[in-house]
Order: sequence, then C-alpha cells, then structure tokens
Amino acid sequence: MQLDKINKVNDIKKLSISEKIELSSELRNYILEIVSKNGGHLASNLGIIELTIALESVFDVSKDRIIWDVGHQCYVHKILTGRKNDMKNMRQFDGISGFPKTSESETDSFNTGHSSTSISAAMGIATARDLRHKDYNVIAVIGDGALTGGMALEALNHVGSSKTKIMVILNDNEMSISKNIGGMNELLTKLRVKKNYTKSNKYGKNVIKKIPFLGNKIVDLISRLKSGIKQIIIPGMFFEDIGFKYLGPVDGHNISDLEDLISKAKDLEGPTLIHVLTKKGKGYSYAEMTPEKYHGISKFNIETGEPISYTVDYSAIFGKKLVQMAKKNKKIVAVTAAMKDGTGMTAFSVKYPERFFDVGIAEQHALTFSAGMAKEKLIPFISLYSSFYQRGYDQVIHDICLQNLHVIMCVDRAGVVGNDGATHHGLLDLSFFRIIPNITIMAPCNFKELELMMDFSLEHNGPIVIRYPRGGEHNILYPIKNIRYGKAEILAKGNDLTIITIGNSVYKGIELLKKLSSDDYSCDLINCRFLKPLDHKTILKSIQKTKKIIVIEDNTIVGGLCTCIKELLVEYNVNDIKSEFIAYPDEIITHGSVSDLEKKYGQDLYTIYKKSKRILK
Ligand SMILES: Cc1ncc(C[n+]2csc(CCOP(=O)(O)OP(=O)(O)O)c2C)c(N)n1
Repeated sequence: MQLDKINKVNDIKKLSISEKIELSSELRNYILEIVSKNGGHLASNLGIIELTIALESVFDVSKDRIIWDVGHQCYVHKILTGRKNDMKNMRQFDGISGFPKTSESETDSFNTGHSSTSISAAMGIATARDLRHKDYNVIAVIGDGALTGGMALEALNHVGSSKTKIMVILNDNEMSISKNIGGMNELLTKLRVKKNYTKSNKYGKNVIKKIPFLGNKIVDLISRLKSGIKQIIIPGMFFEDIGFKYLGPVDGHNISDLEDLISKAKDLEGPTLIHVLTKKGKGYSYAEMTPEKYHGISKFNIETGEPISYTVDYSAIFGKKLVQMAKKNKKIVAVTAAMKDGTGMTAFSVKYPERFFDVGIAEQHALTFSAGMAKEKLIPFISLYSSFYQRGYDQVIHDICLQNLHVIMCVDRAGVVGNDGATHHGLLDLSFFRIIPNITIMAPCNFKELELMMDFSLEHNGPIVIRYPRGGEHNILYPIKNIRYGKAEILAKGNDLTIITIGNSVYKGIELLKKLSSDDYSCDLINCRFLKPLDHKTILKSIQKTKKIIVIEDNTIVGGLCTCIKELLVEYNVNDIKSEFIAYPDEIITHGSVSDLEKKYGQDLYTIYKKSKRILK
C-alpha cells in the first residue's frame, strides 16, 4: 500500500509518479470510507486528489503557504500532512476539523469555511512575506464556484494589478454545489475548450504566432522567459487582461502534467493563474452522476449511495410552502446564493424558473438584488444559511432595512449546525439582526409555525427575518395558533417559574415543563415567536407573578433573547428575581454532533433541568 508510506509532511515527495497514481486510488477508497461513516464533503475531495498530490509534491508545505478556498476540499491535504489516522475522527467531537485549522497543523496556512476568501488571504500573506523579506511561495486554491463570489473578484483585481508573486490554482469542475452559473462560468467555458496543456504541447506558441503584427514579438518575449514555460502561456483573455499569467487548461487528474506545469509556473514572477480541469466526485460513480447530492453528505451506504437516515427538515417544509404561496401570489420571487438544494428551493426552481434566481456564491448581491425587486413591488423570499448572512450584513442594513423594504429573509441553519463546526454555526444572527431598525424577527418552533410565519410575512410590509434550524428533529406536535404581530404565545400556565424561549429551543422548554410538572411545580411557558418586537407585556406579567425565570435560546448569550430579557428587567425596574440564562457562551463553538455540543456548552436538558431546580429551591 502506498498509503502506508504517507505518515508525515513531505512523505509524498518520495513517491514516483506511478506510485502516486496508485496512491490516488487508495486515497479515493480511504476518503469514501471515512465520509460514509462520518459524513462530510465527498465529491469535492474525490475530485481534487491528483491536484493535491501534485501541489504537495512540487511545493514544500512545511514552509510554503497553500490556502484552500472554502476548505471543504482539504481532506487529501490533511492526509498528506500527517493526519491520516486522525481522519477517522474527523468532524467528530474532539476529533480533527473538516476544514483547515491553523491550530491543528502548521501546514494549514489559513482558516477557511466561507467561500471566496483565499485570494485575499494569499495576497495578505504574500505582502507580509515581501515586506518582511521572507522567502516562501503562496498559493490560493479556489474552485470555479468560489470564483463567483465578490471577494474573489475584488482580490483578483488587487492581485492582478500588483507585481506580487502569487499562484492561483483554479480548480474548475464546472460545479458549485449545483451546476455553476453566471458570466464567469461562461468565460471559463470558453477557456475550457482550449486544447489542454500537456508536457509536449507546442500549441500555445503556435496560437500566439498567428496574432497579426504582435504574434512573433510575443513569442520572442516569451522565449526570453525561463526555458520550458514558453509554450504554455496562451492568452487567457480576462485573466491576462487583469494582470495574471494564465496557464492551462490542464487535466487535473494527470499528476505528471500537473507537476510539470506547476513546477514551471513556480519560477515565474508576479501573479499566475493555473486553470485545472477536474471532475467532481471522480471515481465514485454515484458522486460523478449527481455531484450536488454528494457535495456535503451525512452517513451513507457506499454500495447503494443512499443516506443511512433521513429526516424531513425545515428547508424542505419552507420549499414546499413557498411553491404553494407562489401559485397564488405572482409577485413572489425566490433568491438563493448557490444553495438551491440546501435551502429547499429546487422544486420552486423547476416550477417557476422565471421567478427563481440563483446568483452564485454572492450573498451581498443576492440581498441588494432582492432589495431592488422589493422596491418595485415584487416580494422576494431570500434564503441563506445563518452564517452566510454575515457576508451580507451591510446589505441587510443599508439596502433593505434603511429603505424599509419588504424582503423576507429566511435564515436557514440557525443555531448549532454540528459537525461543520465554528465557521458554519448560526449562533450570531439573533444578535446581529436585532439591532437593525425596521426589522421584524421571528423564529418558528415547529413546521406548522414556519408555515404560519411565512403566511404572516407576506402580509407584513417591511423587512422580516424568519430563522430556523438545520434538520427537523424537534418538530414538536403542538397546536399552534395564528400569528399576531409582536405577540408571544403562552403554551402553559403556572405559578412557580416562567420559562421563556423561542424557535428551536421551545421543545426544550416543553421537556423542562414536563420534568418540573412531575416534581409538582407549575410553570408559565412562553414561546416568544417574535424576538423583535418582543412581547414585553406578556413576559413582564408572568415574571411579576412567578419572580423566577429561565430563558432558553440557541444563540450566543451576547445580544439575543437572554440579553433582551435582561434589558427588559432593567428597563422596567424589575428586582428580586431569580434567573437562569441558557445560551451558547461567548466563545468559538467547536464541531461535533449537536448533542455532544449541547452537553459541552451546558445546553442539554439535564443541565437546564438542574439549573431550573437551583432557582426553584
Ligand atoms: C460565503 C459562502 N456561501 C456559501 C457557501 C456554501 N458552499 C460551500 S462549497 C460551495 C460550492 C463551492 O464550489 P467550488 O468553489 O467550485 O468548489 P467545489 O466544491 O466544486 O470543488 C458552496 C456554495 C460557503 N461555504 N460560503
């Protein structure tokens, strides 16, 4: 087994090309086995095996800096840099992360998780290198999907105009999570059909010679460049125009060609871009056929390709309801930023293609684009994951809320998301949305309430947030009443304790209520429904009665529901209250299963029960 020879950084350099080819197929099996057990990002990693091998053969990762954009494709890199055995616990609580982490290995040059940051980070690292007179290579590996993100384009603009020595590796598999879209993709399509680079390729030179007047001069110029590189530089249009030397396209599954091209490009000065063509899901037929299904996947059966378990989730309920609403109301439009499947919008895209917009990984644009449509009386439902709203925060404030526009912002994957970890948890949104003027914030406690909130949001003329979690495990069966603006719902009445909660934490309130009832306590249980405006009247009335409160939310302790209640107590001068506040601490929350994380951070039912008993004593 070649994999046995890979134990530490740079071991890959000791293998011959034929051994590396053998290693590629062993890596495919190994990654398949691990992801089928732990879940994770399969298709992207299967597609980038040869490219990673080539990169880490040419560069010295103990000193050169490779930045993996998004970072979901870093599994091969982890295996090649001494973490082969740790992969078995990847994404598990106390195991290694599924994304690059500088704290995990020095060969992880920069933390990633959100898309399109690699070229900016590379430019920063290379600038520091030059100002500090150091000597190492800086490489950004970015997918064609991530290249649609505004930040990547901003960075290309900066890097291209600089003389900074940076290598951008464009891993082009024609896919974002779904099929890649947009003008940048059209540009890449033109470049893809150029003759592939091969070691013996004289194609470039011949093409250049044919350019009237200048052709021979360019060839002369190129000939003065280092020997061996001259035949591989061909005009790459856009990239050349903005200041990069464009090389490729090269077959991303041919290790020998890749190594040859990368090592030649390594000697070039200034910014270079190597266009690498890969196949997402390579080597696992199910993933090759439907790469979007195997982009990020939970545990699955390798033989059948089918997931081990499946739960109906909030995203699916959202998507289904949106289709029903759009049938009745022609003003409804749907917007996603490259997350059609994840946000449950696939059915809408099929049924109403003219009213559906996938704008690519472009959250900022997606939000202001929605604002524009709302300004002219369409009703946009935009769905982004909670942590990706962070990208579009100014657009929410400046373009949507300041103009008080009727944009319905659906916040998927709110709360802890589990194994993807710190970069993907949606623990900040209640806090950062709450401080924006004009905004209304709601969170449903079950599927039915989500549907009612969507109906409500259609009638409410202003910016509105509906926040819901990943999955749907806690879809409590509770008779839910219609929504009234700013009104909480009292789910149970009692005298000993006020339980205040919202959204996906309501089920914890219900479980707590049951436990305390069997201890002979009676409680008020308040489902806030609205974080903003908060139903002060209902909450205060209850607190004044019981004098004891426990607040439960799945957000950071800073700035969300807990903070709202603390502010309320101060504002209304409520004293002599016993209280417990259950929320995630003001820390970076790690990865692991949701239940492991709940235990670690004191969000599990047992801890909540113990804390409530403390104030009831
Ligand atoms: C800001 C942001 N938006 C959305 C995502 C979700 N996301 C993760 S990977 C991905 C597609 C990336 O496509 P590409 O860069 O081509 O890489 P590939 O997986 O195809 O190799 C998306 C949309 C993200 N990580 N960050």
